[in-house]
Amino acid sequence: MRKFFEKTLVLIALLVLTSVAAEAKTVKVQMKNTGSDGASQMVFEPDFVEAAVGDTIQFVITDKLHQPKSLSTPAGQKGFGGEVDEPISFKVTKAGIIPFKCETHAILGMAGVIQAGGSKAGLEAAEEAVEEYSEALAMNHDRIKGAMAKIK
Ligand SMILES: [Cu+2]
Repeated sequence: MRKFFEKTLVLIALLVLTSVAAEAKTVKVQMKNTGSDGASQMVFEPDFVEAAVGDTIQFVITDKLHQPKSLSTPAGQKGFGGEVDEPISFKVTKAGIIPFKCETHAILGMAGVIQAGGSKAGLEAAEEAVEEYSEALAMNHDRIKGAMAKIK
């Protein structure tokens, strides 16, 4: 009987561990030349990305010539960035705000914001980075500000 309980406990522990591991998900962000609305050009979809700590954010090369790069991160969170068309996947290790841009289309307002764990950690740094980024914009000034406005 004791052995049965031990086995049951091990099984329950395994099930709990498995469900915790299954919760960490991959959140996909598409990089597109034309948005789903058929009108907007050079967009991240979604441009406001909600994730949990432990999730992986994957930038999907839906169209070519994009180059995602973080503008700021909460303390302790590694930023991301690479070459044009380099596949970017990064793990969210800290809750908070990560604004990002496409290096290639920065001036066109191709940008977005990640909010991890429903936290506002790093918001001040994010607002400063977004302000600086916005000064160089030639168009679509409202995009990244619209994404920032979705922070909860
Ligand atoms: Cu781009």
